[in-house]
Amino acid sequence: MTKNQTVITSLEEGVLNLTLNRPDKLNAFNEDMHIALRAAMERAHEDAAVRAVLLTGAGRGFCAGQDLGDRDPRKSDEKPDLGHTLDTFYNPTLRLMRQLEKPIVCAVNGVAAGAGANIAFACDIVFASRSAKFIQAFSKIGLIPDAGGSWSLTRILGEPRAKALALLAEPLPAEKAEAWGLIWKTVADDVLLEESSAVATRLAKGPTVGFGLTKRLIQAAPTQNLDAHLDMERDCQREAGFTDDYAEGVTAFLEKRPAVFKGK
Ligand code: T3D
Repeated sequence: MTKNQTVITSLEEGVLNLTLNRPDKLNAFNEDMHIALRAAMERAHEDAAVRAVLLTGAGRGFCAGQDLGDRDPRKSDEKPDLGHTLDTFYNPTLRLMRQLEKPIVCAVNGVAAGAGANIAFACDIVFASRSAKFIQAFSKIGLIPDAGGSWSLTRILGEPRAKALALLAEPLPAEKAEAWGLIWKTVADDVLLEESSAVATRLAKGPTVGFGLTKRLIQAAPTQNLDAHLDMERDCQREAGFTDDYAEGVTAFLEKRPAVFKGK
Protein backbone atom coordinates (compact mmCIF):
# COMPACT_ATOMS: atom_id res chain seq x y z
CA MET A 1 0.00 0.00 0.00
CA THR A 2 1.32 3.43 -0.94
CA LYS A 3 0.23 6.14 1.45
CA ASN A 4 0.72 9.70 0.37
CA GLN A 5 -0.84 12.75 1.89
CA THR A 6 -4.03 12.92 -0.04
CA VAL A 7 -4.93 9.74 -1.94
CA ILE A 8 -4.35 6.30 -0.42
CA THR A 9 -3.56 3.80 -3.13
CA SER A 10 -3.36 0.02 -3.12
CA LEU A 11 -3.52 -2.72 -5.75
CA GLU A 12 -5.38 -5.86 -4.69
CA GLU A 13 -6.55 -8.66 -6.96
CA GLY A 14 -6.38 -6.40 -10.01
CA VAL A 15 -8.31 -3.56 -8.34
CA LEU A 16 -6.62 -0.19 -7.91
CA ASN A 17 -8.19 1.08 -4.67
CA LEU A 18 -8.16 4.87 -4.37
CA THR A 19 -9.26 6.61 -1.19
CA LEU A 20 -9.49 10.40 -1.19
CA ASN A 21 -7.83 11.23 2.08
CA ARG A 22 -8.42 14.67 3.57
CA PRO A 23 -11.22 13.65 5.93
CA ASP A 24 -11.05 16.80 8.09
CA LYS A 25 -12.00 18.78 4.95
CA LEU A 26 -14.50 16.18 3.71
CA ASN A 27 -11.85 15.26 1.13
CA ALA A 28 -12.00 18.63 -0.63
CA PHE A 29 -9.45 18.98 -3.43
CA ASN A 30 -6.23 20.83 -2.77
CA GLU A 31 -3.44 20.84 -5.34
CA ASP A 32 -1.76 17.75 -3.87
CA MET A 33 -4.96 15.73 -4.10
CA HIS A 34 -5.54 16.84 -7.69
CA ILE A 35 -2.05 15.71 -8.64
CA ALA A 36 -2.35 12.42 -6.77
CA LEU A 37 -5.72 11.50 -8.28
CA ARG A 38 -4.53 12.34 -11.76
CA ALA A 39 -1.36 10.24 -11.26
CA ALA A 40 -3.50 7.33 -10.05
CA MET A 41 -5.70 7.54 -13.15
CA GLU A 42 -2.59 7.67 -15.36
CA ARG A 43 -1.35 4.53 -13.62
CA ALA A 44 -4.72 2.86 -14.22
CA HIS A 45 -4.21 3.48 -17.95
CA GLU A 46 -0.62 2.29 -18.08
CA ASP A 47 -0.40 -0.59 -15.61
CA ALA A 48 -1.66 -3.87 -17.10
CA ALA A 49 -1.99 -5.28 -13.58
CA VAL A 50 -4.82 -2.80 -12.98
CA ARG A 51 -8.06 -4.25 -14.34
CA ALA A 52 -10.57 -2.14 -12.38
CA VAL A 53 -10.57 0.94 -10.16
CA LEU A 54 -12.46 1.52 -6.91
CA LEU A 55 -12.78 5.15 -5.78
CA THR A 56 -14.03 6.16 -2.33
CA GLY A 57 -13.43 8.73 0.40
CA ALA A 58 -11.96 8.54 3.89
CA GLY A 59 -14.08 9.56 6.87
CA ARG A 60 -17.69 10.72 6.81
CA GLY A 61 -17.68 12.38 3.38
CA PHE A 62 -16.86 11.33 -0.17
CA CYS A 63 -15.60 14.69 -1.50
CA ALA A 64 -16.66 18.32 -0.96
CA GLY A 65 -15.27 19.57 -4.28
CA GLN A 66 -12.66 22.26 -4.47
CA ASP A 67 -10.98 23.31 -1.21
CA LEU A 68 -12.40 26.79 -0.77
CA GLY A 69 -9.71 27.61 1.78
CA ASP A 70 -7.35 27.75 -1.21
CA ARG A 71 -9.63 30.26 -2.92
CA ASP A 72 -10.00 32.77 -0.06
CA PRO A 73 -10.62 36.18 -1.72
CA ARG A 74 -9.62 37.89 1.54
CA LYS A 75 -6.07 36.67 1.04
CA SER A 76 -5.51 38.09 -2.43
CA ASP A 77 -6.55 41.16 -4.43
CA GLU A 78 -6.26 39.22 -7.66
CA LYS A 79 -9.25 37.33 -9.00
CA PRO A 80 -8.40 33.68 -9.73
CA ASP A 81 -8.49 32.26 -13.24
CA LEU A 82 -10.70 29.25 -12.59
CA GLY A 83 -10.63 28.31 -16.28
CA HIS A 84 -6.93 27.71 -15.80
CA THR A 85 -7.51 25.51 -12.76
CA LEU A 86 -10.07 23.43 -14.68
CA ASP A 87 -7.61 23.07 -17.57
CA THR A 88 -4.81 22.12 -15.23
CA PHE A 89 -6.57 19.89 -12.73
CA TYR A 90 -10.18 18.74 -13.11
CA ASN A 91 -10.45 18.36 -16.87
CA PRO A 92 -7.38 16.13 -17.43
CA THR A 93 -8.53 13.81 -14.62
CA LEU A 94 -12.11 13.67 -15.92
CA ARG A 95 -10.83 12.86 -19.41
CA LEU A 96 -8.58 10.12 -18.06
CA MET A 97 -11.54 8.61 -16.21
CA ARG A 98 -13.86 8.62 -19.20
CA GLN A 99 -11.14 7.38 -21.57
CA LEU A 100 -9.98 4.59 -19.27
CA GLU A 101 -10.96 1.32 -20.95
CA LYS A 102 -11.28 -0.43 -17.60
CA PRO A 103 -14.27 -0.16 -15.22
CA ILE A 104 -14.29 2.46 -12.47
CA VAL A 105 -16.49 1.63 -9.48
CA CYS A 106 -17.30 4.46 -7.07
CA ALA A 107 -18.32 4.01 -3.44
CA VAL A 108 -19.86 7.30 -2.31
CA ASN A 109 -19.53 7.00 1.45
CA GLY A 110 -21.10 10.33 2.45
CA VAL A 111 -21.70 13.82 1.14
CA ALA A 112 -20.51 14.47 -2.42
CA ALA A 113 -20.60 18.19 -3.19
CA GLY A 114 -19.53 20.36 -6.13
CA ALA A 115 -16.87 18.69 -8.24
CA GLY A 116 -16.95 15.81 -5.75
CA ALA A 117 -20.45 14.86 -6.90
CA ASN A 118 -19.57 15.17 -10.56
CA ILE A 119 -16.43 13.06 -10.23
CA ALA A 120 -18.66 10.33 -8.82
CA PHE A 121 -21.04 10.68 -11.81
CA ALA A 122 -18.07 10.25 -14.17
CA CYS A 123 -17.44 6.74 -12.78
CA ASP A 124 -18.94 3.69 -14.46
CA ILE A 125 -20.78 1.96 -11.62
CA VAL A 126 -21.69 4.15 -8.66
CA PHE A 127 -22.74 2.79 -5.27
CA ALA A 128 -23.74 5.15 -2.48
CA SER A 129 -24.39 4.63 1.19
CA ARG A 130 -27.99 5.29 2.22
CA SER A 131 -26.88 8.35 4.20
CA ALA A 132 -24.98 9.88 1.27
CA LYS A 133 -26.23 12.92 -0.62
CA PHE A 134 -25.21 14.79 -3.76
CA ILE A 135 -25.09 18.58 -3.86
CA GLN A 136 -24.45 20.78 -6.88
CA ALA A 137 -23.03 23.34 -4.48
CA PHE A 138 -21.60 25.60 -7.19
CA SER A 139 -24.47 28.09 -7.43
CA LYS A 140 -24.12 28.88 -3.73
CA ILE A 141 -20.75 30.46 -4.50
CA GLY A 142 -21.61 31.91 -7.90
CA LEU A 143 -20.05 29.16 -10.03
CA ILE A 144 -21.27 26.78 -12.71
CA PRO A 145 -21.36 22.97 -12.38
CA ASP A 146 -17.94 21.76 -13.50
CA ALA A 147 -16.04 18.46 -13.53
CA GLY A 148 -18.45 17.48 -16.32
CA GLY A 149 -21.56 18.13 -14.20
CA SER A 150 -23.47 20.34 -16.61
CA TRP A 151 -22.89 17.61 -19.24
CA SER A 152 -23.56 14.47 -17.22
CA LEU A 153 -26.58 15.80 -15.33
CA THR A 154 -28.22 16.97 -18.54
CA ARG A 155 -27.54 13.69 -20.34
CA ILE A 156 -28.68 11.48 -17.52
CA LEU A 157 -31.56 13.52 -16.11
CA GLY A 158 -32.65 15.91 -18.85
CA GLU A 159 -32.93 19.69 -18.59
CA PRO A 160 -35.66 20.12 -15.94
CA ARG A 161 -33.93 18.12 -13.21
CA ALA A 162 -30.42 19.19 -14.22
CA LYS A 163 -31.41 22.84 -14.02
CA ALA A 164 -33.22 22.50 -10.69
CA LEU A 165 -30.30 20.65 -9.10
CA ALA A 166 -27.77 23.16 -10.42
CA LEU A 167 -29.71 26.33 -9.66
CA LEU A 168 -31.17 25.35 -6.30
CA ALA A 169 -28.13 23.43 -4.99
CA GLU A 170 -30.42 21.33 -2.81
CA PRO A 171 -29.06 18.02 -1.52
CA LEU A 172 -30.20 15.01 -3.53
CA PRO A 173 -30.44 11.97 -1.24
CA ALA A 174 -28.76 8.78 -2.46
CA GLU A 175 -32.03 6.89 -2.80
CA LYS A 176 -33.49 9.60 -5.04
CA ALA A 177 -30.28 9.67 -7.09
CA GLU A 178 -30.75 5.94 -7.62
CA ALA A 179 -34.44 6.36 -8.50
CA TRP A 180 -33.48 9.04 -11.04
CA GLY A 181 -30.83 6.81 -12.65
CA LEU A 182 -27.89 8.98 -11.60
CA ILE A 183 -26.22 6.14 -9.72
CA TRP A 184 -26.41 2.35 -9.84
CA LYS A 185 -27.35 1.40 -6.29
CA THR A 186 -27.88 2.63 -2.74
CA VAL A 187 -26.75 0.24 -0.01
CA ALA A 188 -26.69 0.25 3.78
CA ASP A 189 -23.81 2.35 5.14
CA ASP A 190 -22.12 -0.57 6.88
CA VAL A 191 -21.89 -2.73 3.74
CA LEU A 192 -20.99 -0.04 1.18
CA LEU A 193 -17.30 -0.83 0.94
CA GLU A 194 -17.81 -4.58 1.09
CA GLU A 195 -20.38 -4.54 -1.74
CA SER A 196 -18.61 -2.08 -4.00
CA SER A 197 -15.28 -3.80 -3.45
CA ALA A 198 -16.81 -7.20 -4.33
CA VAL A 199 -18.13 -5.74 -7.58
CA ALA A 200 -14.77 -4.13 -8.40
CA THR A 201 -12.99 -7.44 -7.73
CA ARG A 202 -15.49 -9.29 -9.90
CA LEU A 203 -14.93 -6.79 -12.73
CA ALA A 204 -11.14 -7.10 -12.32
CA LYS A 205 -11.47 -10.82 -13.04
CA GLY A 206 -13.53 -10.15 -16.17
CA PRO A 207 -12.76 -9.75 -19.88
CA THR A 208 -11.03 -6.37 -19.58
CA VAL A 209 -10.75 -5.65 -23.30
CA GLY A 210 -14.44 -6.41 -23.83
CA PHE A 211 -15.34 -4.19 -20.88
CA GLY A 212 -13.26 -1.35 -22.32
CA LEU A 213 -14.90 -1.66 -25.72
CA THR A 214 -18.35 -1.77 -24.09
CA LYS A 215 -17.56 1.42 -22.17
CA ARG A 216 -16.36 3.06 -25.40
CA LEU A 217 -19.58 2.13 -27.22
CA ILE A 218 -21.96 3.23 -24.50
CA GLN A 219 -20.20 6.56 -24.12
CA ALA A 220 -20.28 7.15 -27.89
CA ALA A 221 -23.96 6.27 -28.28
CA PRO A 222 -25.52 9.68 -27.50
CA THR A 223 -23.47 11.51 -30.13
CA GLN A 224 -23.87 9.30 -33.18
CA ASN A 225 -26.70 7.95 -35.31
CA LEU A 226 -27.68 4.28 -35.43
CA ASP A 227 -25.88 3.67 -38.73
CA ALA A 228 -22.57 4.95 -37.43
CA HIS A 229 -23.11 3.14 -34.18
CA LEU A 230 -23.78 -0.20 -35.87
CA ASP A 231 -20.47 0.21 -37.71
CA MET A 232 -18.74 0.95 -34.44
CA GLU A 233 -20.30 -2.16 -32.85
CA ARG A 234 -18.99 -4.20 -35.78
CA ASP A 235 -15.46 -2.86 -35.28
CA CYS A 236 -15.53 -3.35 -31.52
CA GLN A 237 -16.98 -6.86 -31.82
CA ARG A 238 -14.25 -7.72 -34.30
CA GLU A 239 -11.66 -6.56 -31.76
CA ALA A 240 -13.37 -8.45 -28.93
CA GLY A 241 -13.48 -11.59 -31.05
CA PHE A 242 -9.70 -11.48 -31.45
CA THR A 243 -9.10 -11.57 -27.67
CA ASP A 244 -7.92 -14.63 -25.75
CA ASP A 245 -10.74 -13.93 -23.30
CA TYR A 246 -13.37 -14.51 -25.98
CA ALA A 247 -11.80 -17.89 -26.85
CA GLU A 248 -11.67 -18.72 -23.14
CA GLY A 249 -15.29 -17.64 -22.60
CA VAL A 250 -16.62 -19.86 -25.38
CA THR A 251 -14.37 -22.79 -24.40
CA ALA A 252 -15.46 -22.50 -20.77
CA PHE A 253 -19.11 -22.47 -21.84
CA LEU A 254 -18.67 -25.57 -23.98
CA GLU A 255 -16.72 -27.33 -21.22
CA LYS A 256 -19.38 -26.33 -18.65
CA ARG A 257 -16.87 -24.64 -16.31
CA PRO A 258 -16.34 -21.06 -15.12
CA ALA A 259 -14.24 -18.94 -17.47
CA VAL A 260 -10.83 -17.73 -16.32
CA PHE A 261 -10.25 -14.40 -18.04
CA LYS A 262 -6.78 -12.87 -18.31
CA GLY A 263 -7.82 -9.44 -19.52
CA LYS A 264 -6.22 -9.98 -22.95
O1 T3D B 1 -11.80 26.68 -7.75
C1 T3D B 1 -11.71 26.00 -8.75
O2 T3D B 1 -10.67 25.39 -9.08
C2 T3D B 1 -12.93 25.83 -9.61
C3 T3D B 1 -13.55 24.53 -9.38
C4 T3D B 1 -14.54 24.37 -8.49
C5 T3D B 1 -15.07 23.04 -8.18
C6 T3D B 1 -15.97 23.00 -6.97
O3 T3D B 1 -16.12 21.92 -6.43
S1 T3D B 1 -16.72 24.42 -6.42
C7 T3D B 1 -17.71 23.82 -5.06
C8 T3D B 1 -16.89 23.74 -3.79
N1 T3D B 1 -17.56 23.02 -2.74
C9 T3D B 1 -18.53 23.57 -2.00
O4 T3D B 1 -18.95 24.68 -2.22
C10 T3D B 1 -19.03 22.73 -0.85
C11 T3D B 1 -18.65 23.38 0.46
N2 T3D B 1 -19.01 22.55 1.58
C12 T3D B 1 -20.27 22.47 2.04
O5 T3D B 1 -21.20 23.08 1.54
C13 T3D B 1 -20.50 21.62 3.24
O6 T3D B 1 -19.28 21.41 3.89
C14 T3D B 1 -21.12 20.24 2.91
C15 T3D B 1 -22.58 20.45 2.47
C16 T3D B 1 -20.33 19.54 1.80
C17 T3D B 1 -21.10 19.33 4.15
O7 T3D B 1 -21.70 20.03 5.23
P1 T3D B 1 -21.53 19.48 6.73
O8 T3D B 1 -22.36 20.34 7.60
O9 T3D B 1 -21.78 18.02 6.72
O10 T3D B 1 -19.96 19.65 7.07
P2 T3D B 1 -19.17 21.00 7.38
O11 T3D B 1 -19.17 21.25 8.85
O12 T3D B 1 -19.65 22.09 6.50
O13 T3D B 1 -17.68 20.58 6.89
C18 T3D B 1 -16.81 19.82 7.70
C19 T3D B 1 -15.45 20.42 7.58
O14 T3D B 1 -15.02 20.33 6.21
C20 T3D B 1 -15.44 21.91 7.92
O15 T3D B 1 -14.19 22.24 8.48
P3 T3D B 1 -14.08 22.62 10.04
O16 T3D B 1 -14.98 23.76 10.28
O17 T3D B 1 -14.51 21.38 10.78
O18 T3D B 1 -12.63 22.92 10.23
C21 T3D B 1 -15.55 22.56 6.56
O19 T3D B 1 -15.04 23.87 6.52
C22 T3D B 1 -14.70 21.62 5.73
N3 T3D B 1 -15.07 21.72 4.30
C23 T3D B 1 -16.18 21.22 3.74
N4 T3D B 1 -16.17 21.51 2.45
C24 T3D B 1 -15.05 22.19 2.20
C25 T3D B 1 -14.33 22.34 3.39
N5 T3D B 1 -13.18 22.99 3.46
C26 T3D B 1 -12.70 23.52 2.33
N6 T3D B 1 -13.32 23.42 1.15
C27 T3D B 1 -14.49 22.77 1.03
N7 T3D B 1 -15.07 22.65 -0.18
